[in-house]
Formats: sequence, structure tokens, C-alpha cells
Amino acid sequence: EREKADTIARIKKLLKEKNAVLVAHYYTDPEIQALAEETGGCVSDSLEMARFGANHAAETLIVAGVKFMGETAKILTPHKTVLMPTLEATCSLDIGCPIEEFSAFCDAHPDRTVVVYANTSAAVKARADWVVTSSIALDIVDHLDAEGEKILWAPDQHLGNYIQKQTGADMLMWQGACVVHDEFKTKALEDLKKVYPEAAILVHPESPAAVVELADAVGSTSQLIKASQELPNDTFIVATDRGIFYKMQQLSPHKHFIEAPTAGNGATCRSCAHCPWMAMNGLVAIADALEHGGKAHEIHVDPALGERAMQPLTRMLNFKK
Ligand code: CIZ
Ligand code: SF4
Repeated sequence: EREKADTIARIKKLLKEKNAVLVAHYYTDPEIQALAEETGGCVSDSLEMARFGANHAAETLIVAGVKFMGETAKILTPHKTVLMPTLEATCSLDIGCPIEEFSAFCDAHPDRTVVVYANTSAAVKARADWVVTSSIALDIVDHLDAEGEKILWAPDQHLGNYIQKQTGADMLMWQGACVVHDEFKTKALEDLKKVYPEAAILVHPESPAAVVELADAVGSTSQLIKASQELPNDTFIVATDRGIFYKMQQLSPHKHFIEAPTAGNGATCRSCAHCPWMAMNGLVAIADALEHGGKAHEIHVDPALGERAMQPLTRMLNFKK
């Protein structure tokens, strides 16, 4: 505890010295989210993280999240220094969509508008017409569908299928999945609901369709947080990374939040409701990144690639429903 307090003090001092601001995702450790709030940084989903970083006056952004979030920050503000606690924190969606294969997929379908989820590399974004996050994907696909566009969607198949069902758009799907959300199980969720019949079920659309079908509310992290405030229930079963409980509990201290089950009968799963890459973000790593920067912590994006990737990202940020 003493050490933790020292590390927090060190981070606060370094943030001032380096004119830096801490931008954290909802899936990071509660202590990181609390520190971001306390120091005038932000805690949010990837869309709002991108907006916040781009609009903030700080010269250095320290991004607690996974690599694509740091890359997005660098693409939008190439003149800023973008640091991350560790560059090893990636994402199964990003890994599952390598640029060579993705490019070939796009080349094979030149008649389609390419829409990619933010959880992708800078190179994949540079190949896209649109970048979307889960909080804005439905609105953008709906808009493109109304314009008569046929869509090539990558990389999350569950989110893609969900959006396809909602909008009726013509979507060709890349077959990626998130290791965390893919583990949520229908049968165990039904059993849990029997134990808590009064609970509302909140589901992120990166989860399998059968889990989404059991939901009282489906949406991005920010939309699920809103639902946890607005629904009248006192108890919630939540199918997304458990890091989100920090914000839900803070906004509704009297409500009760329960993790959706990841595998029946106590069987083990690879990533039980917590992203292994988000978990790599720690206070000591944040302090080290601010103090030393350099190869282990600083995000670099090839400037020409970054310029191309900035176009579909800016299109998303400027999109009005
Ligand atoms: O699962 C993720 O990585 C999410 C929800 C990212 C985001 O858009 O905030
Ligand atoms: Fe990627 Fe899933 Fe982790 Fe989000 S929770 S960063 S989608 S692996």
C-alpha cells in the first residue's frame, strides 16, 4: 500500500513535469481509472478516448488501454508524444486481422465500402473507407446502407452480425472474434438469471448472438453504462469486461453488478471476463512510461500510413447521425 501511494505520487509529479495527461479505457484496473479521473484525464470507450486525446492541450498522451488505442491517438495527433504502459498490450481482433490477408480480401471485393472496427492496426485502418467503434457502428452502417452501399466489415464477426441484423445492410464479414466476449455462455447465463430473476442483463455486441438474444440492453461500453443508470433494476448481470464495474458502481452505488458467466460448471476459460491485454496496464508501468519513454513505451506510426489512416478516422469523428 505504501509502495502504491509512492507510485501514484510519482505519476502525478511526472504528469505535471512532462505536460502529460492520462487517458484510460473502462476495461483497465479501477485504480488506473480513478487516477485518470483525479488528475484531469479521461476514462471512457475508445471513441471518446480518441476525441479527448485529440482535443486536449497536453503535449504528451499516456494511453492506458491496448495498442490500437495508442496508435489511434498517434494517427490523430502525430505531433504529440504518445506513450503506453506497455506496447505488448494488443487485442485478439487486431491479431486476427493481419494487413496482407485483409488487403487481399479487400482487393477481391472492390465494389464494397470497407468499414473496420477501431480494434485494428494502423495499416488496416489505412486500407479502410470508414473506421467505427461499437458505440457508433450501428449509426454509420445504417447511413451507408441508406446510401445503397454494400459493406465489407472487419474484424469482429459477432458485432458485424449484430449490426447486420439490426440494419439489414449487405455486409460481407471477416471472421474475427474477441477472446473475452466470445467466452460468454448462454446456458450458464440462463441459469444465473433464474437465481436473480429481477436482474437486467447487459450485453456487449462482441458477444455471441445467442448471448445477445438474452439481453435487456445491448450496446457499447458507454451505452451499457448508461443503461445501468437508466433501467429501474437494482441488479445487473453484465456480459463485458469486468473493468466496467468501476464506473457502473461509481454512478449507481446502491446497485448490484454481477459478471455474466464465461463457462458452465466452473470449467476454465482463456479470459474470464477480463481482457489479458488490458490487465497488462499497471501503475508502475505508467510511471515508468512517463519517466523513461523510449522504445518500450512510445508509439510510432509511419507518417504516410498515418495520414491515410487519419481519413477514415476523421470521417467517424465528424459523423453526425
Ligand atoms: O472491447 C473493446 O476493446 C472495446 C469495447 C473498445 C471500445 O470501443 O471502447
Ligand atoms: Fe480486444 Fe477483446 Fe481485449 Fe477489447 S476486450 S481489447 S476487443 S481482446
